[in-house]
Amino acid sequence: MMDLTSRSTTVEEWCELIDRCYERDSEPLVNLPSGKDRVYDAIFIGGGPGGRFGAAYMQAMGGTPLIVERWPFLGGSCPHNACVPHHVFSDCAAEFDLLRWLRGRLGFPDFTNGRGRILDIVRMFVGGRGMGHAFMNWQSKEQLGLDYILNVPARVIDSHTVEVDGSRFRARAIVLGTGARSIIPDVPGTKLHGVFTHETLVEELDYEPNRIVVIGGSKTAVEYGSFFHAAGAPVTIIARSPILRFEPVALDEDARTYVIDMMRSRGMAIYEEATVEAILGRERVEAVRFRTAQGAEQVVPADFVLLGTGMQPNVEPFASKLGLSLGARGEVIVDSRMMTSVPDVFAVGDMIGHPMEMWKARKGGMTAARNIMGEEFHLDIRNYPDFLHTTYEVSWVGLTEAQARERYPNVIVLKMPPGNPTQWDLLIPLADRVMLYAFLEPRRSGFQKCVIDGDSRRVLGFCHVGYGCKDSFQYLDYLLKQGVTIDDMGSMNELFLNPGHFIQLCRLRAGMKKLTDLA
Ligand code: FAD
Ligand code: KPC
Repeated sequence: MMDLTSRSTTVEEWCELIDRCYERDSEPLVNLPSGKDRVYDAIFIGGGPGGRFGAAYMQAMGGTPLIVERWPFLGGSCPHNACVPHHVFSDCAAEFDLLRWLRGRLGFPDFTNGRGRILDIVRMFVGGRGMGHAFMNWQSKEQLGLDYILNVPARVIDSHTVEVDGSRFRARAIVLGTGARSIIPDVPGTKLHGVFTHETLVEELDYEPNRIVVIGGSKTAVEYGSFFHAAGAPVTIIARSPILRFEPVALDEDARTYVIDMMRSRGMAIYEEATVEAILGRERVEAVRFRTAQGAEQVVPADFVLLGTGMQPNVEPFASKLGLSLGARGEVIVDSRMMTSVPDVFAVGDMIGHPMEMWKARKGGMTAARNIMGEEFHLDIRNYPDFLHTTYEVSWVGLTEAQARERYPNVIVLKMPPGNPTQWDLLIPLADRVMLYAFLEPRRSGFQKCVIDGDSRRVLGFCHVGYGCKDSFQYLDYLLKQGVTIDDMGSMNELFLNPGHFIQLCRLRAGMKKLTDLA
């Protein structure tokens, strides 16, 4: 093992140390400022967002956490193969898409038949991600003062004892945060060269994809499919269910229709309620055979397949060893304190199931820490703001119009553009980052909706398709939970031309005693 406890380590040194760990038989990296023989308040198994934020919170509360992580870095899958590459790809998708629609006008280059280089973009990410990994280790050691052991898996002995590289560590509690992995569907051909998941894409891609099939309708499927297509590779998405239907925080049907129409109008082929029968090829992928919702058999040529068929929690060997209760999708069952069915064992993040998002992992870790430290704290994961990327940023929070109509007799809708958003050739919404679409491709400039209970005047939900509004949904979520009204919204100060337009939309109706739609 390499003991780094007594020396400070720069980000650059961490880059080198982590690189060395990819060599065979590399040793664990140990940082134990609290001392090896103590009884920790908690051992966090997995140093992803769940484990790292849980440990940081416990440390901040005056507790003693230890993180054990099998990879040579903290931060988990986010900086390694999930959120960070996803955002790199989505940034590229938005830029390629804009260039394509500009078509050489106004002095912008003509990208009509241009190709974004997918392989180079993936390699750029892989070449740069080490700095993110190194930063996580540096911050956790030098700024947060956390105890951790990296580059070695943890083995649970019992609910208070963990074995790492032959040594035993004891704690009052164990917090499991071992994440999730891609589900490989039970379809012939998934082992062919050219079939990837989001994990293997960044590790193994060694050629430029040209004809792409995305199997599945997950966020990852839609996001990566949109990126590949914006880069100029024809993409077919084949999904078993209707895409972009989320539970329990649903995307408004108008927004969903607009997003799917926009994907199709860009040339993506999308087959919903279709069944993949086989991925075909000798050694490499050559085609995908599937059955459409109408029962017709189709074969689409492909040299690259991405599996976006969902995620499966990483629960073993811990669940069997400790006797944890599991749910129908193999997730660890926890209560609102993140306690499992076994006393003193907590579980957080993706391994407890949906929603598999950063906020839930981080806040789950914090919740476990608080409860272990003696503060009773409950985490509500039912209502949250959500988002995804196509070539757009799509954000939503609260109730959809349909959900609101089921629950309230007098629902008021404010939206832009009015009417059917896919029919308009009007430069509305007009906002930062859609100005060029608004003037040159107005139908593509986005969509936004605000749903209100006309009786109490409370806002019930927001959704937005465009750019630059996602951040505001973090605060809109808070405002909704505080019971914000159309009048409160209308009295806020907008930074005009803001991408959301929600303050301006509300202000146009705020003075009205009996509210009517602006739709
Ligand atoms: P992870 O981040 O997976 O961390 C688990 C850690 O446990 C890993 O580091 C693993 O090495 C370690 N581990 C496993 N077994 C052991 C063991 N035996 N011993 C020691 N360590 C072990 N969420 C968002 O909020 N926004 C996004 O934009 C977003 N984009 C995404 C894009 C993609 C393509 C994917 C797949 C996911 C995305 N997510 C996003 C979800 C987000 O990545 C996860 O919700 C989050 O990483 C979950 O954190 P976690 O701590 O539960 O698990
Ligand atoms: C760099 C960055 O914020 C993305 S990776 C986050 C991992 S962690 O801070 O552990 O949630």
